[in-house]
Order: sequence, then C-alpha cells, then structure tokens
Amino acid sequence: MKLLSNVMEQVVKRNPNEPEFHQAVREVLESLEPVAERHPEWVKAGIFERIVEPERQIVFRVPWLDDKGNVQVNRGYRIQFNSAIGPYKGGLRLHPSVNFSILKFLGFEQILKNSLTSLPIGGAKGGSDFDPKGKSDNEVMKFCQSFMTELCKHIGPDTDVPAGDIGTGGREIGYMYGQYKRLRNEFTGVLTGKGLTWGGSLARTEATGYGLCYFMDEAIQAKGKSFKGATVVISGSGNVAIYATEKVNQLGGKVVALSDSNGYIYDAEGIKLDTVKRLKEVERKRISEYVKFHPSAKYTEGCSGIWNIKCDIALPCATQNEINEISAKTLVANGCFAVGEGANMPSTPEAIDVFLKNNVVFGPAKAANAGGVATSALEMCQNSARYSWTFEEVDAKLKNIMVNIYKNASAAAKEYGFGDNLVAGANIAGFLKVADAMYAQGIAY
Ligand code: NDP
Ligand code: 2IT
Repeated sequence: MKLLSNVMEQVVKRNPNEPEFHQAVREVLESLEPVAERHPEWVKAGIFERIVEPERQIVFRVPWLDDKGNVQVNRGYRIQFNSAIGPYKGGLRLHPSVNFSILKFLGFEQILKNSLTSLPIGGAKGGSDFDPKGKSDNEVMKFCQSFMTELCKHIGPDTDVPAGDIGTGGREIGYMYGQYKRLRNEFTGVLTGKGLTWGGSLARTEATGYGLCYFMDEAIQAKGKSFKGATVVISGSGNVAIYATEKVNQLGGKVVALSDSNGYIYDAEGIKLDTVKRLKEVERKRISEYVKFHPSAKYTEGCSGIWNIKCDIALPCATQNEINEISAKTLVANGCFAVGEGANMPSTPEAIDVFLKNNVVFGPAKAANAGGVATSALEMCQNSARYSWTFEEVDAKLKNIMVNIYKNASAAAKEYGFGDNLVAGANIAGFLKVADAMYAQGIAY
C-alpha cells in the first residue's frame, strides 16, 4: 500500500483492539490502491478516510427478565456504516462473541456487498452479546422486545432495515417485528426475513445458501468445472449451510460433512438434509444427534477438523476466521479446487493467499454470500409495493443477481490488473459505486 497506507494507520490508531475490523479494512484498501491512483479526486475528497469511519454507532443497554425472575443485562449495538447508495441495511448477530470489532468488520463488508447486489442499499450491522442458545422461547422473546424497544428509535423502512444473521432467525425477527409494530403503530418493511404471512419474501430463507451456489457454479464453470459429481464439505449447520447443502444436491454434488460449534459429522453416503433440518430448524439440537439416526455416519468433537476431509469444493458457512493457513494447505493438498465463502470472512488472510497461489477458484464472502441481502432488498421492494412475487420469480432474480456479481467482480479484477483474483475484483466493483455516490453528495459538515 502506498497512497492508502496512512488511511490504514489511522484505522489501527483510532480503533485499537479491533483485529477483525483491521483485517477487513486492510484487505479492501490493498485492493483499492490502483483505484486511488486512477481517481485523485476521490483521494482529495477524503473518500478513503471517510468510508472506513461509520456514519453512526449506537450502543445501548438491553435489560430483560429471565424465567427465574432474575434481571439480565446485555449490550445492544447498531453500526450504521454508510448510507451513500440507500438506507442502512444489514443483519443482527446474537452471539456471546459480539463486540465492536466484529460488528464493524461486518458493517464495513456490508457496504461493498450491498453495492455489489446492484440494489439501492447502504451498509450496516448490529446485534448483541446475548446468546439465544439454551434460552427458552419466552426468554428469547423478552430479550428481543427489550432490544427493539431501544432499536426502534434508530431504524425505519427508509432509514435502516435490519435482518437476520448468526443467532437471529425467523423466531427472533418475529418477536422484534411485533415489538416495533406495537411501539410505532405502523406495519412497514422495517425488518427483512419476516414470516410469509406478514410481509416476508418467498426464497429469503433459501437465498444466501442458494445464492452462494449460483455464484460458485458460475465461477467454476468459467474454469471448465461443475458441481455435478463433486464432493462438497460445508461448515456450520445453520441457515446458510442448510440451504447451500440443498442447492448443492440439486446441482448434482454430494455434501459429506456439516458442523456446529461443538463438532462435525461425516456421512460418506451424503448428508440426509431432512434429518438436519428437523434437528436444527425445529428441535434446535446439536449436530452430534445426527449419528443417532444415521449410525453409519461419524461425529467428531471439535469443529476445525472438518477441513481435513477430502473434498472437491469447500463452502465455509459458519463464522469468521474458521479456515486458517494450515486448513487451507490441507484442503489444497487434498485436491480441493474451489472455495466459496458463505460465512462472512471465514478465511484468514494467510488462508486466502494459499488459495490464490494454488489457483483455487476462490469466491470471497462479500460477493459469494450477497444473495441473502439481495433477496432482503427484493423483500423491501415487495413490501413497498404491497405485493408479493412467486418463489420462482424471486429465485430467478436472485440467480441473475449472483451471475452479474460474478461477471462484475471478474471484469473489475481484470480491468485493474488483478487477473482473475475475485477478492480484489469484488472489493473494487463494490467500492466504485459507493465512492461515486459519496463524491457526488459532497462532504457533510
Ligand atoms: P445461524 O445462526 O443460522 O448458523 C450459524 C452456524 O454456524 C451454526 O451451525 C453455528 O453453530 C455455527 N457457528 C456460529 N458461530 C460459530 C463459531 N464461533 N465457531 C464454530 N461454529 C460457529 O447463522 P447463519 O447461517 O445465518 O450465518 C452463518 C454465516 O453466514 C455467518 O458468518 C453470517 O454472518 C453469514 N451470512 C448470513 C446470511 C444470512 O442471510 N443469514 C447472509 C450472508 C452471510 P452453533 O449452533 O454451535 O453456534
Ligand atoms: O451478512 C449478511 O449479508 C446478512 N446477514 C444478511 C443481511 C440482510 O439484510 O439480509
């Protein structure tokens, strides 16, 4: 980095102890050096300094009563990172690891991801250190209501539209939406991922996992490969992992492993998705239970060992930094030819280097998993029009969006001298539109 090294230095100085945020920004700024060279007017207008600083960060207390009548206190956040091209948009993560570093990396990535979708949505992320695991429905409801009691002051269908992420699924969105409606007395599209009877979009549940496969299918076809007959390893067993598995099966591949934070299952015959859906979506159980129903499958304690399984394609769909350099080298040594990031930033920078140096087709998160937020934007469209599209209509739009993201990222990489490096291509293609909008809108005093 030459032109932009001072921007990175300032980010580290101003945001100490936020390693994930630094990691996300560093990767983007490295890709943007040739863009800065071509656009001195953007350098002069401080676009690079401005884009790494959130427009607004909201932090609040979330008190709630547990089932024993004890007071519990969590911390709630919303990082409204950038509204240059549309209202703030991005998920809410409920996980004990949530802090500023995690949410700022996610919010920053979301700016460029949302731009890549070609739809008018700005970037944001939020959530809480609340852990829904092991809580009763009643406790989850009380937390969600308390969380929304404060959050509702800062969001709105034309201001900021949150959605799901780790730990926030249909149940949580329902409780939050109910509370927003009670407090504001309005039925609007303020959240996405809603239930189908109250404003949700068909195919939103499937969108991230399906979109990941549409993107990767396009990317591997460009190299003469396909999902057909491929052995696939997918980490996680939540929303993204489940629907990635479903689409891989539809495309003729075979998913042999899934995981959760405790361990992973290996089923050489191919994972039986009905069992996983029941265990995870209905009963909220651990993935280890799978082997009770399919005794020929094997469960291993500890989730990182999943990358030792031989596969053609790996789709990390759990969490950040879940593939390190060693796991990446193992994947390559085992013949893995493509890696598609369903999770946000699941590969460390060292792992990405290994993939790129070994010509692995690498689909970076902000491009490959953009199908979720793209379909959220389609849900917003339907809400504004007070109308709903069929599953086939939404799915066709999703596929079209993912294919275009691949084409745009691929073209940007070539145009700016990065060959077929989709990491740089996605960063550049996402950035150009946001930078143009920020420049046109002037500097806010
Ligand atoms: P879910 O909560 O539905 O599932 C998360 C899965 O990942 C679970 O199996 C969970 O296991 C596992 N996991 C979570 N944290 C860890 C951890 N620290 N170590 C190991 N495993 C972990 O979330 P989603 O499927 O929605 O999200 C998965 C990833 O995809 C995240 O990175 C998210 O940001 C990203 N994403 C999600 C989108 C969406 O539309 N939902 C859109 C784009 C990206 P356990 O149950 O044991 O915690
Ligand atoms: O990381 C993501 O893109 C999401 N969690 C989905 C966000 C959204 O607004 O649908």
